[in-house]
Amino acid sequence: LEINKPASTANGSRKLDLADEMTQLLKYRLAAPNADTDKLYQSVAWSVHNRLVDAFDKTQEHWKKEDPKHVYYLSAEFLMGRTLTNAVHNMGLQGEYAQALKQFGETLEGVHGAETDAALGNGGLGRLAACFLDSMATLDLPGWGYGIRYRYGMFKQAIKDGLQVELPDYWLDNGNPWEIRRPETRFKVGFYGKLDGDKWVPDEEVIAEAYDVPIPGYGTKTCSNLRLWDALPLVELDLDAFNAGQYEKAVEQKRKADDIAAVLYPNDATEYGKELRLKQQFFFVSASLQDTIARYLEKHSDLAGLPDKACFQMNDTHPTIAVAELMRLLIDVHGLPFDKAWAITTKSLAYTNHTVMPEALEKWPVAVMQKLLPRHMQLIEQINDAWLASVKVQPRDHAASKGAKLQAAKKAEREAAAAAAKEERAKAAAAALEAATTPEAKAAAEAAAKQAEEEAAAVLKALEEEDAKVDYVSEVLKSYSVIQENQWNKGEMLVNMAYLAVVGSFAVNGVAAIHSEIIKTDIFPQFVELTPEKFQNKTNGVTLRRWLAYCNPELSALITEALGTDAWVKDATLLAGLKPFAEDAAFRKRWRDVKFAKKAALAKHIKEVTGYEVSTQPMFDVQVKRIHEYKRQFMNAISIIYRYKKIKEMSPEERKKVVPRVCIFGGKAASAYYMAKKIVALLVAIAAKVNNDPEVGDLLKVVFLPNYNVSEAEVIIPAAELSQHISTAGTEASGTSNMKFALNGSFIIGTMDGANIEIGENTGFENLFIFGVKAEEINRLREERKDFKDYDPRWTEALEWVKAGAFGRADYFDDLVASVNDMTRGNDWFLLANDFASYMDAQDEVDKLYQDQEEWTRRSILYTAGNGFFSSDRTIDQYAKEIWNVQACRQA
Ligand code: 26V
Repeated sequence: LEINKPASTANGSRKLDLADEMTQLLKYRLAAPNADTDKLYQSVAWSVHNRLVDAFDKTQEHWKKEDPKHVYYLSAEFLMGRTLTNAVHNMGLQGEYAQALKQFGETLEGVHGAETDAALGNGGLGRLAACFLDSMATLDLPGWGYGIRYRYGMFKQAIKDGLQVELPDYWLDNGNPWEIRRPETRFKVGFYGKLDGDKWVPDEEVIAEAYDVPIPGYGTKTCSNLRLWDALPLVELDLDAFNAGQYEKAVEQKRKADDIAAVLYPNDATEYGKELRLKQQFFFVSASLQDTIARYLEKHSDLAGLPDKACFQMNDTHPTIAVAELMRLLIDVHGLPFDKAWAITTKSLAYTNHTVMPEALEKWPVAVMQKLLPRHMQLIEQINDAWLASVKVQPRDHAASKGAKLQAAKKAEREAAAAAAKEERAKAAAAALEAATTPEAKAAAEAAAKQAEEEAAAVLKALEEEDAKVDYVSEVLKSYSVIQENQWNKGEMLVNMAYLAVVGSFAVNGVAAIHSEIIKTDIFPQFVELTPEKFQNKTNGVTLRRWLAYCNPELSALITEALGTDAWVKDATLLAGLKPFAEDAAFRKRWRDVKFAKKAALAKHIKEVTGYEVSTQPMFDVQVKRIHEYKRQFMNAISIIYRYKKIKEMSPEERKKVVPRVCIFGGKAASAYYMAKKIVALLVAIAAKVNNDPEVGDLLKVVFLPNYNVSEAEVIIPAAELSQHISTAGTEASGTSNMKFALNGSFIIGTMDGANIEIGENTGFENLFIFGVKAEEINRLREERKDFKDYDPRWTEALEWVKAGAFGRADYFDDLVASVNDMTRGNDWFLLANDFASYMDAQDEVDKLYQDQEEWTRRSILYTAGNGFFSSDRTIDQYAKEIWNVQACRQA
């Protein structure tokens, strides 16, 4: 039997081929003839691996021959989750593998759980990259992902003694059937060293070695590639040093290389500015650019044509050192002059912004950049000088006229202040004159008034003289500069990576309509003035394969039956055909039955991992996402505490009117994020108290599911009836779980933020529970803050209860409570107190509607029917047409 023989029906049946192949794999590769579930999983996985390699080779061969333009998605994160189920279904092999597994007494669903998640990402940004790969392959778009093969992914979260603890995620423990090592694809990447004129002599070098992860499209032969780089030392062991007894030194190179691809950095303010992170970023960007240029040069000789064959999409600021590295490769390695290199670079690069949080917009100290990448720092200075020179001579003397405007504005400001002061003085003088009773006193008052007038005139004159010295043009140019002074640490210069990306890219996009507006008005307004055409919106999307078809096969079957076709899996606009079914009572019943089955599965899972027993009757109310103050899990927690307190105060009669809920949370707090860790602890503490309170019973249960990740999401999302997306307006760039929940028929309670707004437009706002202030009100509200006691009294009541120790650890929660309830200790930056009243009102509306299950179900169907727009196939189609200019290249 040939193990690599493609599954075929040539002679004999395919199912026998696959089962035989698995037997061989069990016997020889896994050396485990008596297979347990885990070994069976591995044997299926290695068998699927073979099918993937077949599809991969054919696709890549086809693309090589046709030579279409490619897009390269540069991303520090790819949050892939599990692969088996996705790959088998995307390739349409579920029937064959089910048959094969049957011979071992197993099912695909049975082995599914044995796979470890590939968690090479923090959250939304990394998962978006993974959804994009699925859509690119499905749309037959020539495109590869490029990233880092971290040996440790996102940390595992456990709860110990009520607090989060982080454990390493050593995901490669049992080998990885989903990758192909490419020892023949290696590039050198240098660091540190000196500049000899323009020539860079690095004094540390490592080897980047490729691993290819095949990405099968759905319903197509196309199998694309995610190329991840591992770092190797040039010399494994320095024998001279070893022989001289210097054992540390002998393995020093190896240790340094190992560090680079060791671990994914968590989203964590304290981790920014760390040299190793810049090293990681440069490492994967350099290897990826060298690799694409090498492939380009296999077929072409003139690098001027590179932009016709390659587009690099930079996923956030993490890969934006690409601007300088592409310049270096073109100039230093391929001998192009600066201007030609710049023309190629700015036609090849595009940048996506994923956040407006200032602490997440990367800025590297010039000193760090200079030390690690001296040549790049030099190039960035040249790029910046040329850029500022061009800003200066923009059409119609841009900088000069803007400078003149700024100067005039300052002058007007000064003169208005002087006029106001003059009026004050005149009033004071008149009053003094009036009060003076003797002629002497009158004369003194007049003299004083005159003196004040003269002094004011002198001050104004001095200000004017100062102003005359200001170079307004250079003040204006500072706002365009890629290199800026650190406003918190005067004297330190920083490279603003987002600005570098904007200057070096031909397209810049945000990830939801509101976010793309905010980056234009608040983050890059000066750049928008010069090149408005660069700025675009590409509203995020999610793959309907993983996030509906495979995680919710029951609902998918119902949808397919109703629509009479499963074509919606590839053409999400067809979901709109479900709308009329919302009016069909029999269909609604079946819709509810599916939701109930998914709730039962989640309840079982909750029991297994937390020990808590929850009924499947109450509303399942879910908030799962990274823990962050701006996402306001704390506000949700306080509303639950209030609900709990009221239930306890109720009479048995009143309790009968309560709409029961199971409130489910999940999410990781970055390891050094002080407040986020306290929020996790509070959620765990609320669960412990409420769930053990016999007075409350099934009226309220609270669950914190540890280690929220892609696979957890696949169990949680289909079971949700209500999901919470309650960030302070203007802070959540898009959100993508909101789309997954909506597509699975879950209601949304949320703010006018990120993609919630577009979900509202697609679902009908009357079907969402929207509350809270709007983004444009935020600045004003932050300024004119009320005292906390003047906000909703329910807010203070619940917080006081926490403070009094109702959930234990009063000291530990003290800073958290103070941050939103004590003017002297926190300023409630994210406006929880402010939005609480309207949030509670919205929650009342939720309870009211839930009591009418027919109407609730009707609208739940409208969520699925209305939100096909949020398929990442649509997003990727827009990127391909409006940014990348990449066309499908499909095998016959
Ligand atoms: C945020 C923060 C917050 C402060 C601490 C340091 C830090 C570091 C990173 C980040 C997030 C960076 C970018 C990101 O993950 N953005 C997410 O991208 C998703 C996909 O576009 C989008 O749906 C989310 O709204 C957005 O937060």
